[in-house]
Amino acid sequence: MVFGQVVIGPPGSGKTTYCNGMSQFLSLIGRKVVVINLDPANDALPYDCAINIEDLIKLSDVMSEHSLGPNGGLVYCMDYLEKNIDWLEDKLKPLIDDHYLLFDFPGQVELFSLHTNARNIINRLIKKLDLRLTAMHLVDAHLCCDPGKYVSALLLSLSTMLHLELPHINVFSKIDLIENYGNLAFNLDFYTDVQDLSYLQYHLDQDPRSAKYRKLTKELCDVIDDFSLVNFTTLDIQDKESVGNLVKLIDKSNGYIFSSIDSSAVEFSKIAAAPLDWDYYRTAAVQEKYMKDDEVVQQKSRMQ
Ligand SMILES: Nc1nc2c(ncn2[C@@H]2O[C@H](COP(=O)(O)OP(=O)(O)OP(=O)(O)O)[C@@H](O)[C@H]2O)c(=O)[nH]1
Ligand SMILES: [Mg+2]
Repeated sequence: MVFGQVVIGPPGSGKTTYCNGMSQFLSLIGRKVVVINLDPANDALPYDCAINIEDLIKLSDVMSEHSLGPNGGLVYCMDYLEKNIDWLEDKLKPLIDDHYLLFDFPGQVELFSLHTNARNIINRLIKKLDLRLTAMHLVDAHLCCDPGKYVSALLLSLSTMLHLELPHINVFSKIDLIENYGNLAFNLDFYTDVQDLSYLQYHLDQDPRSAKYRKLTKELCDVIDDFSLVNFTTLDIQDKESVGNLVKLIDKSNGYIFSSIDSSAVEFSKIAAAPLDWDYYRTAAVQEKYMKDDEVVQQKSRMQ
């Protein structure tokens, strides 16, 4: 079986940096890793990629030949890749025997929430090459600092999860920078665990622009609550502890932790039922590390 990650998220959320850091971490712990760059807009790659979409199609050529802007150009490139999926399969075949795969995808969110080309590419690879992939959805942590942006991040995460139908992990990336964007209204676990969203209403009402959409926002929050699917973990890609905790979660989601054990139901259930031992690290320790105490205003308790 072949394991790997599909790295997605809005532009600038840290996907390429993640692929670089994650490949270094996994190599250090003894896995053979390859990074596959499927983002034709990635200029300077920090990692050595085993496969590069640039060898198939160039964004600049597409833009000039078809008079498209960068967004339309990227959708075209993904369509082109879908039609030439054999090219990617042929390049992957010699690697899949003993490598862990990291796919660096473009940041256009519509590719993962509206269009079907990226989903078709992923599904075709999964079926043809028998891959076990987790979707790593990176969202910049600074979106927590504005309630409206936070609701948008939740909606985007939910629609991406429903669209891709893969094992899925949402990550607040760049958590080390969270202090730079002002105070959080609640403790970090409010944002990571997507706790009662009705508490956000008070903060949304503080901004006249979002107060105008009060009813709409409430309905959207109800949709997110009803699905009960979205939660987040946090990541500072430069911190090996943070990356290590994430790797444990990914290995559980795509089944990597089961790959070396006998196919006995008892052994499987022992691992599957084991508690995650890093709940504390997911929120409280991260908050302690990256945010000063007085930065978190406990509005929740004040409002009760
Ligand atoms: N401090 C900090 N900076 C980060 C982290 N991850 C990424 N960055 C920075 O965020 C910026 C954008 O990172 P990229 O990896 O290029 O993001 P991307 O999602 O690949 O961007 P596009 O390919 O344009 O969609 C770069 O300047 C990175 O150095 C992180 O965990 N911490
Ligand atoms: Mg990138």
